[in-house]
Amino acid sequence: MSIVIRGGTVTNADRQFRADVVIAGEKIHAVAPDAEAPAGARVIDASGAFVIPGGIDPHTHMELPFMGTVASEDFFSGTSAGVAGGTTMIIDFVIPAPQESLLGAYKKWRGWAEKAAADYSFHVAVTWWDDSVKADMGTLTQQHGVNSFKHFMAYKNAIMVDDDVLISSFMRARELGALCTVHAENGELVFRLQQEVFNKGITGPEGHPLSRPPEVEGEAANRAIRIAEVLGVPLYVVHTSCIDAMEAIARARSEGQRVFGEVLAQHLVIDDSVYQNTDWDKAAAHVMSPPFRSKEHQAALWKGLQGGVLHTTATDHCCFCTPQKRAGFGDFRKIPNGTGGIEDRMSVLWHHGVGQGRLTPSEFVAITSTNTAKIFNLHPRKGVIAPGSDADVVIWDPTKTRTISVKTHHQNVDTNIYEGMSVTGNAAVTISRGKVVWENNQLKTEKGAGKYIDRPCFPDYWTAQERRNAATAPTGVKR
Ligand code: URQ
Ligand code: ZN
Ligand code: ZN
Repeated sequence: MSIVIRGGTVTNADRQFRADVVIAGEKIHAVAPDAEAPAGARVIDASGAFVIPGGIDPHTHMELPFMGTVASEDFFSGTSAGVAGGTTMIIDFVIPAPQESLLGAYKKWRGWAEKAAADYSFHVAVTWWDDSVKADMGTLTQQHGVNSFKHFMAYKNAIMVDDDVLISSFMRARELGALCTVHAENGELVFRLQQEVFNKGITGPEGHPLSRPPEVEGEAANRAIRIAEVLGVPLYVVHTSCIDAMEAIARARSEGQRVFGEVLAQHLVIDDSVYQNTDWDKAAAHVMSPPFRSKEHQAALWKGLQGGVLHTTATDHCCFCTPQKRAGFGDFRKIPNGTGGIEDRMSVLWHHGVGQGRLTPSEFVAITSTNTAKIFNLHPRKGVIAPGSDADVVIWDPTKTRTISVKTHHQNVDTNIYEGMSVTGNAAVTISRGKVVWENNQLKTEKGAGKYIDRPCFPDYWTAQERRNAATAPTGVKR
């Protein structure tokens, strides 16, 4: 199957230019003005639109077993909703239970993901430690294309790890040339503050943000960054939600430490007033961690994104329907943490980013696709419109407007955190692996069409990092 996209403005992270895009099979074949169309090719007119690399969401949790239930979005419905919004690849998470084999958990998640409609890859969480975990990390990097390991510093008595495990895992990642990522909240503080808030008689969703103030995130972000600095490993901080955490990243980067920051689209546009909603279900629908913050944090996060302190955008798509959230009725500590958003991430970022003059179209491409591809070693296979790259292509209509609503979204969840938000800038056509999967507001996805994408490690890159650290301080601690 061949497709020729004519008349559009190709928009990569580095530049925009007028060119046709020729797709042959699953790859981009040519990007050139007046390109010759292969015989029988379908021609798609992209006049007035941008032709952008498919979005990559580096943080999703499809059908995650969590807090006594299972996320309502599965790999087929979630990746389908993604392509409706212009996202053609996800990096999801394998999250072993403590004492569960990492390799065994990985194989389980691979089975669940076979139904995916678009491409996917996995970070693997290190939720406990012994020699078998160390060995499995090696097997996963060397035989299964995993190059990133996640560490939850929150969720005490569940998947939280302490500094001892962080250090063991970071050291192992350094040997392997794998990237460490963290959910940075001080889980011990959260646990005690939850008890304190609950014992004061605050049992509703309004108690959730009170037990996880920005300082709790800032402390953990700084601690993980300092541990990474001493050990000489790069670090990726997921869902950075507040000034406190962003300042820790900015300080480290200003001293040349390789730290990357991720921000969720929802943390950029929704504030903590949602927890004051007197409708319990509406407030509980917004219970996620880190929680939504006061308005001053949104402004700072946008500046972080514009100024290069934050590099990628994600959704942390982890859906729980209202009956599931009600498990926490009377005790906010039991409300399953998570919100959706994979379908709306790119439109929300275009409308509030490019539409408000905060981002150029190329910067939009960088933060929704290219930076993630580069950080997680997917580039140039993903994240760029170029000959030889995968044919994950979106015809982005900057004039197309829609109102976000649970009534019309394709996500398998009965609420939408952006309910009622009008967004201008939407995917008109989404092409995944060379096939049109979204056009005329219709999904054309197939179960199993998505493929697992290997992500090789970066040994050379880490060696350079270690050499640099060793050169600056005999003790290995950079000064
Ligand atoms: O913490 C996460 O990233 C997972 C468990 C999703 N839930 C959430 O509240 N962010
Ligand atoms: Zn998290
Ligand atoms: Zn998450």
